[in-house]
Amino acid sequence: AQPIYLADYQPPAFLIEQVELTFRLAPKTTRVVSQIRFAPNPAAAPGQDLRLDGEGLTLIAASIDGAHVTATPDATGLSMAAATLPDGPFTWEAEVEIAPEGNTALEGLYMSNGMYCTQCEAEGFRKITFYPDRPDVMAPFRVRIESDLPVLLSNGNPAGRGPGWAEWDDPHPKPSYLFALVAGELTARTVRFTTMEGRDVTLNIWVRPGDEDKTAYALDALKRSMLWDEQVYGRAYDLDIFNIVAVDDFNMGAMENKGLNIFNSRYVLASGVTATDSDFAAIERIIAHEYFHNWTGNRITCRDWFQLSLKEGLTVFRDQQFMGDMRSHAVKRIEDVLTLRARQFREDAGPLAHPVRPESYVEINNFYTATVYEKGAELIRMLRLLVGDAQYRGALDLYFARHDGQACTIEDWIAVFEDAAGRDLSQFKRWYEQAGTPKVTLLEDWQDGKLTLTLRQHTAPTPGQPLKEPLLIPVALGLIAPDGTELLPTQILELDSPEQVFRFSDLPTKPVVSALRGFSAPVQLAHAQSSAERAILLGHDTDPFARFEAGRNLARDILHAMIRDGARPGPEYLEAMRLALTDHALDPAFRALVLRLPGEDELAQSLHAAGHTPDPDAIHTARRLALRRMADALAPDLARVVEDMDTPGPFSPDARDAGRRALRLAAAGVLAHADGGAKARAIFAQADNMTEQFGAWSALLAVGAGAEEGAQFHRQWQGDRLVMDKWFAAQVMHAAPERAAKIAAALTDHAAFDWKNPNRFRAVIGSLGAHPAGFHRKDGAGYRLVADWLIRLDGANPQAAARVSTVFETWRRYDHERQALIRAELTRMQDRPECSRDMGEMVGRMLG
Ligand code: HT7
Ligand code: ZN
Repeated sequence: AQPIYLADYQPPAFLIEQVELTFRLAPKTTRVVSQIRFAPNPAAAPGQDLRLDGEGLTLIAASIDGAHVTATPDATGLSMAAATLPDGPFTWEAEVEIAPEGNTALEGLYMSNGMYCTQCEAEGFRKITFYPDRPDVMAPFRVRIESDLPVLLSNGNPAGRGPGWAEWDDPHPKPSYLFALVAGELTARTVRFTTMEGRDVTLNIWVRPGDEDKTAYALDALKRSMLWDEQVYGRAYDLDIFNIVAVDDFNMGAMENKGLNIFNSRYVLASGVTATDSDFAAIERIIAHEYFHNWTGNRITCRDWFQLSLKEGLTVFRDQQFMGDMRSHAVKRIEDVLTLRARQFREDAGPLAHPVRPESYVEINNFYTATVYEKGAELIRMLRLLVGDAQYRGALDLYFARHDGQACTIEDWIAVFEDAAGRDLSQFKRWYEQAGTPKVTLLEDWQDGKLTLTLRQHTAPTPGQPLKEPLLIPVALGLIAPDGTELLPTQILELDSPEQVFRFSDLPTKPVVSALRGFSAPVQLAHAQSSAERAILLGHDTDPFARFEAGRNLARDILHAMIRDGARPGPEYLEAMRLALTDHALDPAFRALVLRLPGEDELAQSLHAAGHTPDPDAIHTARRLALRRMADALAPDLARVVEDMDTPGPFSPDARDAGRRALRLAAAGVLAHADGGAKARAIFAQADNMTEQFGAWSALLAVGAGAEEGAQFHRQWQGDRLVMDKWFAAQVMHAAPERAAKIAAALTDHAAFDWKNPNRFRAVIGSLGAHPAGFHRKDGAGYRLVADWLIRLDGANPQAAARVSTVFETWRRYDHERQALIRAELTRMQDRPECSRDMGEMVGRMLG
């Protein structure tokens, strides 16, 4: 397959004034009739052919302005020669046939548990009808659905309904990727919301009958999102109805189709007994994210898919702000940075590294990545830091005023910041163009009451980008006295050269430098500090992220020493942990995060960055040993925390109770390494909510116990698909390394292992890939099992298979033997004639 290049962008030859679609639904023979009013694009070269995308469509008939035409589709669509087209606007009409029942790729129109649903982003609409399936062609849609099913939904406002049919009218011009249709036996929970403009909006969450009692939290999160977008960004909703539908078979988390969001049911359905606190938080975030797309994505969309971060980076940033406002900014920031490092830094350090705005792709579905999403959000966070909060809001107001109804580029985005802040941001724009995580080195020199800081930046080569230019990096920095007093509040140092010196004088004492406060830039900071300095920051820094980071650095250094030289965690570390654990002034959620040791993949990543070849077994052993030491040294404190962090009374998913449960389970999890899981077992036995039931069982599994609890969990939850995903995942994720592949293989034989369901596939195969010591077993059993299943899934759902294939992206970190084993599996996956374009691109890039 040929790559598509950003540099080759051409405006569309034709624009669309109106789209009318009629669907006659049938599982094997759905008919789609399209009437599309085209007009030549004045901004494009005149006299071009009409090219319509179309895949897997059986063309029944076509006409132009009512006159029958003969069109011969090829594998990717059809063309009508310019000479056969009328001079001005014309109406194209086509009838096609498709078979939603056999659509296992979950793209286009497909069926899930008897329900019809669609997924059109990025290029799924071409599997529904012939169309210029590109985001810069925006049009109003009118849709008629004919089916005996009771609920028939599409985008926009309802425009009529009768027995066996319904019509929908979406007045807002939209690209085809935002089209949606749902038909099924569904039931809704409904509330009303009045916008700040006085519009009375019906909000519905549609689910399968029986699931209604699990929709209250999502619906409340939706209302809060709508209010928040009005209050913080001045953006109101613009239709009379907002529908959300929960679907079991779904490739990603959710989809922001105009007025008809479609969600993976795991990000809608929740009750205290079936969903964990993390599930509730994910639901809140994703409901908000998809809603926020209404302005950042739908009203203003992307000119082409290279600009994907324009909507995704911005919408992630907005959902992060929202979650901070709803819960705790400090905790949210720490969690976001942990996710960024675990997913995006990992991606940036390997063969799949690419810029936030890529320059080419073979399959765009492969670029819905942590770089486009999470790093994209970091760039917006930096922009806000550089221009200030008020100018940020001014830039956003200008963006909405200037570009509403348009399909835009990163250039348009940067321009509103330049205009609002009166500042040249051309160097900042490199962040969108240059892949890789910059390394910032901070050197300190203290003499005669003067502190001199030298900052250096360097970005290592990434695939296709051997040379890197210096970036504009905002480094938030403060100074702390050894007794914890703040000597210098946060300053933003703008690092824009390979090396810069910053001087601070009149300091009463040698300060402790608190650098990269709030994680002000997505960089790797190399800053040599003593354990004593880190302990001061952990205990006293005024910036909560910097406090967390100091503890994390302490833990990482100790674990590195344990892995490399067999050292043991010293008393200073254990004392620092004890102080954090028992500090009642600190938010329990924060204490839970501090208590958590860096994960095995994070350690492999940091060891590799430090020039070592990570040994997954040694990492696993050292981490367990560190947990054992912590458990032994802190046992009474941990036990007290388990008792103190009880949450009596009815379950509430709010941040306060969730934080207490997080700390309780973190403490019980560490303690299990000394008490054999006694406390965890007690929590499991008394649990009246999924967070504690599942958290306690996981803690038991992690110390090799929990068989009885697992059986009980299965008996209780075998009828609940989403809870069963947890049952599958936990057994793999917490398995002893030598057993993980075996357990995963056994689970694939389980009657409930429905491998075509992406959630279930990820629960087993994805979890094995996320278990470093289990996946990287020296005999290659983990690699073989994952590759076998990826090959199988690739035949049914290439998009989902290609995403899971990223479990191999770190392969070059490891020793030669492991590399040889992985290379053989990647080659086996690639060398099949039937290898999909999605998988072919991913494996090709990984092999390099
Ligand atoms: N904009 C959506 C991204 C997406 C997607 C969602 C579900 C299934 C397939 C998909 N392909 C791309 C989701 C979002 O970022 O909001
Ligand atoms: Zn999104």
